Amino acid sequence: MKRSLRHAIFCALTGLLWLSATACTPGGGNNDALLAAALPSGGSGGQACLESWPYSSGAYIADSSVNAAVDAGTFGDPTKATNKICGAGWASGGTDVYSTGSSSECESGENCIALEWTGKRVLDATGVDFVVYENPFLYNNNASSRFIEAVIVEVSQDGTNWCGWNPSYSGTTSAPDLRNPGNYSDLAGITPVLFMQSSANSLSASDLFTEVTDSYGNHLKGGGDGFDLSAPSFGTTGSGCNTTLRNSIRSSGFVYVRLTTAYSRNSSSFPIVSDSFDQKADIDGVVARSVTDR
Ligand SMILES: [Ca+2]
Ligand SMILES: [Ca+2]
Ligand SMILES: [Ca+2]
Repeated sequence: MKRSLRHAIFCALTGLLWLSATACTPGGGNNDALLAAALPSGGSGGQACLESWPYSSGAYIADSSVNAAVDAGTFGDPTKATNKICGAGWASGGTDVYSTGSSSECESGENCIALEWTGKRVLDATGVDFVVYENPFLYNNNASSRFIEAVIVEVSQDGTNWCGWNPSYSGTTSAPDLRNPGNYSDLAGITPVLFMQSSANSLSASDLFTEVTDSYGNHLKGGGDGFDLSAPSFGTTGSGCNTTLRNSIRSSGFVYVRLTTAYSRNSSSFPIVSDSFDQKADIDGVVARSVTDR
């Protein structure tokens, strides 16, 4: 969670005037966008984020968390990671998010949340199999400079043994490097969330898993970060992962996805920007392409 975003939300929720109240004088940088994100009607075009899931097939939201930590404050509610996707576009971080906590499902000392699709398994489909929506955003509308809190993504059939991809950060601890999305691979929390469940949503279910190239670069049409069980790097990391389990997940699917703030796993391999308020990534939700009954 970004420090000034917390401040913006505090100001919005307490009804203080952002620009005139001394207590809510912004700390600098990008605050108009942050304020827009913090307001209840924030997001693309001022549309409200709707509760109802917009797709009857082809896109399935993870609808339950597993032993998630319930923490204090607006961002301590784990239902925010399973309720709906409320992206705020390229320039703003969404606020319908859960700030990862210290759950029994995490590795020791880490901050995470584990999610599932009630009664379902997620299958390996063609291309991207699921998309993780966190809340990164661009600095000054520059696609190559973003506020990023990276997330390690792992999947499991039993909630005990986990297989991941090959998450890596290749930059230094300088702010420009930490803001450069090109330095991150096999991590979530990198691409802003364009998908919002509003009356103005024009994305089809398959659009969420389809890439497009535009002035922002190559990205999924709904933003977020996609993961593919068929990727060569899948199964190269994880706790209790081996070739047998990797192949089983590819052939019969997974039940749980675990999202861990990368910094909490290894602060030297995955440094985090200094304006991160609490060094915790924030989860809006996860959407899968193909599921089957367990
Ligand atoms: Ca796939
Ligand atoms: Ca975040
Ligand atoms: Ca959400």
